[in-house]
Amino acid sequence: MLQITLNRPHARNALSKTLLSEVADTLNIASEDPEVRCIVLTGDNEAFSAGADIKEMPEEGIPMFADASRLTAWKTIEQFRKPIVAAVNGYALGGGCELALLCDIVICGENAQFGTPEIKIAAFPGDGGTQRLPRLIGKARAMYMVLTGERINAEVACNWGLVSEVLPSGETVNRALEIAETIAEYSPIALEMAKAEILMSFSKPLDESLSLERQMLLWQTEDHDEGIKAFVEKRQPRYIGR
Ligand code: CO8
Repeated sequence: MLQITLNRPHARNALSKTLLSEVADTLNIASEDPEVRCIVLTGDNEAFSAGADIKEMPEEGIPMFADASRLTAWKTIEQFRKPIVAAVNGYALGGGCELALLCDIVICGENAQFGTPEIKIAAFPGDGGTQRLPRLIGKARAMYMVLTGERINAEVACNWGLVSEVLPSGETVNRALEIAETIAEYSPIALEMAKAEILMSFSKPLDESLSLERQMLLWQTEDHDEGIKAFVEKRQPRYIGR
């Protein structure tokens, strides 16, 4: 398991190009490391992340958003195959909210605030937010967030399904680590397939994703054999990720 902590507190963990690339580089290394079975991603108590670094915008303008390294970094996060658990405290705004949406399990502190305030700078959540938000919380709520730029608090975020648990903010990282430890016990290949299948439900028509789910189910893995054997023999399984 690996914990990634966004650490630009002076800028509310705004995702500068450098910070975004560092997250992506760390995930690239983690994806090759068999010891890393699950990631915990967090910020600090004030902010998970306040979004794209607005102060980089005047210098670089709109071309910044098409910058290849920026787009590659987002793709890396989006396509990361191992589970990511986010512990969100404080602000998760704009790109910071989009980053949280890319995590597989999101828990948050009572002080968390989610929002897509881009409209206030004449923009919109263009790193996946306009597409993922309605799929996650429905059209009316997504429209409310994106068109008003108003923030929602932890309780509302939980009621709307953006997060699965709300805790006192001092407890979120430990809880995320606990969840990650549970996940890390399981077969890496089974986790990868389960994650891919759930994400398919957001991107493919139902008949296609059901047929792909069936194909993946029939993919016999050594870990699956081991899981069954261990159950029958009443012992802990020893998974190898194949
Ligand atoms: N980028 C850069 N710096 C930031 C950001 C940010 N997103 N957010 C906060 N900071 C900086 C502040 O400028 C301030 O710096 P300084 O001390 O040098 O003045 C420091 O962090 C602390 O901020 P505040 O004093 O404002 O702290 P508060 O606790 O009072 O408020 C907030 C925190 C609510 C997070 C507030 O700072 C804020 O509203 N920030 C902006 C949030 C935002 O708008 N995020 C969306 C950014 S845009 C985006 O993510 C995607 C853009 C998509 C496409 C655009 C195409 C044109």
